[in-house]
Amino acid sequence: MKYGIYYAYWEKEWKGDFIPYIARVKKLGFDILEVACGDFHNQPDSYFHALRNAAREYDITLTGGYGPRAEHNLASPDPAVVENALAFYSEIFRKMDLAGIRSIGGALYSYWPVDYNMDLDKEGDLERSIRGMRRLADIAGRYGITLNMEVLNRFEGYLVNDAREGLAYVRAVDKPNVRLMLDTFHMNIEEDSLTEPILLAGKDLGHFHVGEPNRKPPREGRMPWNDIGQALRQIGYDGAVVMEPFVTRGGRVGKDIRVWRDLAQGAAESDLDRDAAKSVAFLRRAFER
Ligand SMILES: [Mn+2]
Repeated sequence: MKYGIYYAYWEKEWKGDFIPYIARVKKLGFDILEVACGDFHNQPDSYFHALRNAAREYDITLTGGYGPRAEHNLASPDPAVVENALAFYSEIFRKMDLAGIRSIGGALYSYWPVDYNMDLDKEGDLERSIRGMRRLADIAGRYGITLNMEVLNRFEGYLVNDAREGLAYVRAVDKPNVRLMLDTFHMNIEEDSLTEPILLAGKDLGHFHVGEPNRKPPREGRMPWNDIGQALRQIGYDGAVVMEPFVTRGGRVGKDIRVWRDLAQGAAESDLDRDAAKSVAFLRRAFER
């Protein structure tokens, strides 16, 4: 397994310059930096060449994440929205390829965060989403990119809320580069067990997010990390384990994640770094035993 962290731990917006984080996460003990892909279309090609070179220099693998905006909703009943989404993702994939990023995860099958004031047509949306995802998978496949379908809790999504629904979706799409993505934060809300969904996913598990129930870095909360590690070893998981801590208020990130209090208790940047380093060292011990 390789261990990573999402850049947004340190940032308040879903965009920014990821390059300085490459040396930083390497120093803290990570193998992977996960970046947000939603603003890639606004960056020139040269940026992605530089990103790739920096990642190579420090031997850091880059992975991508995206919480799709409503205008990129593959499940939309409006065909123009679906075409817009496919065009948007095509440009993202091209830039991911320039940066050497081979996987993107999130609620790519829908949009995020969901506006529950709107009427929901779960069955119809699922059908449209699966159809759109097959097309998206073929586009991603041209670049050797894998699409990881993240299972989200009920407050953030409605199409895929547990591993069973996620697996049914992935199997309905039936493309080798469309895989399941689990996140312990969402699992904690929706699943009966924190290990069974991993065993159920087996070889279909493509990406794994980790965090405590309050989205602090793994270590001091109440997640059964040893058991989770054991389940991952049992299925022979050799993919990415990416922590996605959100502990500070502010910006679009704080709002979208609903961080209304300072979980870091006034921590300085250096404290955040120290906590991340301790967390990844802890995870390696718990998962590689
Ligand atoms: Mn996640």
